[in-house]
Amino acid sequence: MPRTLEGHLVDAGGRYAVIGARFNAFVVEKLVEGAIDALRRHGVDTDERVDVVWVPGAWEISLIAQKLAKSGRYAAIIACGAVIRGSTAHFDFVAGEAARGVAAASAETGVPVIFGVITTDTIEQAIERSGTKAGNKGYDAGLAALEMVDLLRRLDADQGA
Ligand code: INI
Repeated sequence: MPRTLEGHLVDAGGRYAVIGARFNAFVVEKLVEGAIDALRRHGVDTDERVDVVWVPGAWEISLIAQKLAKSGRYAAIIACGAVIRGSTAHFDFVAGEAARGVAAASAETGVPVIFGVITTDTIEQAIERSGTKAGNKGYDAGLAALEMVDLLRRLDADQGA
């Protein structure tokens, strides 16, 4: 049997930041609620240990994800946004920048920055992914944050860090 290292869906401690991109707010508010709910349901005292930071749109996630990750204050950051192709000609730029920025913030700081940004063709698809028939991608992002924080703690312990 190979040795397996993986994160568990538990509260491994630390603070969390949830970034919400206000554009398409009716969808993003549900994603943010979902992310917080995932943390709360796994034992995080969300009143004490979660900060929610709002930005104008998904384009602005990069800068704030960088700043929060660099602050050293958070075990993980969850970026929530909704980029809907139907309502924008610059969909690819906005979605691409959000993805690039989240990946860069994580890679440059070592802090997990979770991509809770949904990219859809239609508003209907966005609604489906924010708490209706396709689940809540914000909740899923919250689970990914818990798992990554626990995994990093385990790897640190494993490597004697
Ligand atoms: N921002 C989003 O988060 N989602 C979108 O679908 C979107 N559209 O459609 O354009 C969007 N645009 C705004 C962008 O993120 C910036 O806030 C804006 O360009 C100012 O820099």
